[in-house]
Amino acid sequence: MPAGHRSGFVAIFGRPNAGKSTLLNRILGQKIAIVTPKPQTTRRRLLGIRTTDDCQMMFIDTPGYHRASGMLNQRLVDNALRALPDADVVLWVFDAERGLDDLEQEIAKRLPAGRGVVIALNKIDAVRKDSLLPLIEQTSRLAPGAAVVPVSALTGDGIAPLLEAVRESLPEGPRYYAGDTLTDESERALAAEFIREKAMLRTRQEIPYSVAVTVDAFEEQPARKLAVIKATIHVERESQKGILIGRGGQTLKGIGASARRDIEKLLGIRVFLELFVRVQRDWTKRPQVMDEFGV
Ligand SMILES: Nc1nc2c(ncn2[C@@H]2O[C@H](COP(=O)(O)OP(=O)(O)OP(=O)(O)O)[C@@H](O)[C@H]2O)c(=O)[nH]1
Ligand SMILES: [Mg+2]
Repeated sequence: MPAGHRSGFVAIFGRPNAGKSTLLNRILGQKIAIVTPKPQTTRRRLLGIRTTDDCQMMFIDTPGYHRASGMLNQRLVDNALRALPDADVVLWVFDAERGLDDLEQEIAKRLPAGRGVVIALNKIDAVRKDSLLPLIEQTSRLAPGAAVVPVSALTGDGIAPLLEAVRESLPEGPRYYAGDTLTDESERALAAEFIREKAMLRTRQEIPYSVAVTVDAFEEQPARKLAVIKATIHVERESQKGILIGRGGQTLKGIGASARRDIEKLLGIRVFLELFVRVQRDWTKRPQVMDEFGV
């Protein structure tokens, strides 16, 4: 390790829909986190590792912090908060398009003491330039001493200075993971998430929040450069099952086709994906089932 090598955990924290997962994927240069326009997309913590010659950053993507009602949402918030004690740096992501309200005040109170904070003022591609300065002032008042870096996770604008600010906040330390390690998630778990993303994107109202995905079989056949994956999309009610399958099976077919493309990109081999839909009645109200679903 070169002298002055730095490393540490960076918790990506902020309100739902701020662009935390998009930012993680952008930083890694590869998709491991799922992204949708709907809030509460991310349900649990996700490690993404960025290794360079002089630094290893272990990012933890988290569910959006919000005032939770209901058991599932409470779990999401708990999962997010659990990333904070271990963080060397909190990367607090703001949605510049949305602006600030009391929720940000609440988040400020949650930040652990004595830790570096870097603020990513995200979605600057979507706002007028002259609205940035007041936002920079407002955000830095919430976390005095924090570096504030305007970025667009969508276009990549500002990512280099953001990473520099994160690096400067990290302590000296060794590499914890091999240089080519991207995450500690299994391909199986990432595949389940990619399927959930497509199911969320192709449904509306409460259905995106009633969906969970488990992978029942994941068999790589190296000789044929093929992976055979069987997965189940769980919903809460019979009526949701019908909607997810769609007329003539069209909705499910669409979910499968687009999930397959993403999984193929991840694995670098062809994928045969078979999807089932199952009713797991009111699973979002049953802690044991949520455990099984990894929420
Ligand atoms: N215009 C614009 N949109 C963005 C940017 N970053 C993210 N988005 C969009 O914002 C929405 C939410 O993005 P996510 O990355 O899922 O947000 P998140 O903070 O992870 O959300 P949760 O997981 O629900 O907490 C998606 O529609 C993204 O495409 C950005 O820099 N500019
Ligand atoms: Mg997310």
